[in-house]
Amino acid sequence: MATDPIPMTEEQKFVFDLKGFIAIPGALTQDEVKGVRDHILTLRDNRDSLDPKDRYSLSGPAQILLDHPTIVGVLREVLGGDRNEDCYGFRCENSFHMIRSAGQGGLEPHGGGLGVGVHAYNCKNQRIYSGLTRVVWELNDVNEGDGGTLFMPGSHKMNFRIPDEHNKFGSPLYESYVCPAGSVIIFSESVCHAGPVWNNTDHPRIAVFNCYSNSDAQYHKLSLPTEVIEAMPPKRRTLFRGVWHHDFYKAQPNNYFSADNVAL
Ligand SMILES: O=C(O)CCC(=O)C(=O)O
Repeated sequence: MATDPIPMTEEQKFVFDLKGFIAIPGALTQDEVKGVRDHILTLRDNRDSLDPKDRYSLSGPAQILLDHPTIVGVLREVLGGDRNEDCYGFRCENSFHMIRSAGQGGLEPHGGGLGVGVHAYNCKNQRIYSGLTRVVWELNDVNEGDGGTLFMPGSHKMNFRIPDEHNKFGSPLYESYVCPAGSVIIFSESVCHAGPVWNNTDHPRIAVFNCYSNSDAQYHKLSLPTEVIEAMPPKRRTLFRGVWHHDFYKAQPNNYFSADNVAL
């Protein structure tokens, strides 16, 4: 469902700055959820049946997640406004998917504080900068106790090392969320977070994790075939352009994607 990007609300800014994450329920239609979920299951079960350019969690039906109207307003606010009407001011630099059955867990608590260098979180004069921002699309319901991603609210701007008793599962300082399929969680990679064991025996956790930075900075190496990007609409392609701001010799701002201007 194509609509105009939804600006980040004052309430979302407050919560994102306070906790390091926000949850936005029901961002996708049922058809969109089904299309992306089926794609993720095909990636696991029958990857070779897909066109090579569709064998990614950011391509095929899942490419609509990259600049979905629900997240564009937030990413503009926490990473950077568009360079012009045809070019985003943020970049997508990493994507992975997860299918987690009951009993399976993810990463131990990690992150917190200033651990991501120039990508670290800060907020000055009521302007958020979340230099590395992760967007999680939940494609199945996440109920109370199921085991969505855990966050330690506030740890994106902590000033002390996390004490050992809190740097592990079971600490009461962690918080999670419940949401219907098609919801999106947006968090600063600076917030301490973890992947707990999934507990729901009725359905697995199926999620896509996309990571964004400001267009002038790069954390993850991309290594994405150009054909994958070229299968996207023009403005979406600019999420994958090279990482530089301006070519003074050619008087050329970096506001375009081309085969010669791809992030490495
Ligand atoms: O498995 C999860 O829910 C969290 C994923 C994670 O830890 C990460 O994206 O760094």
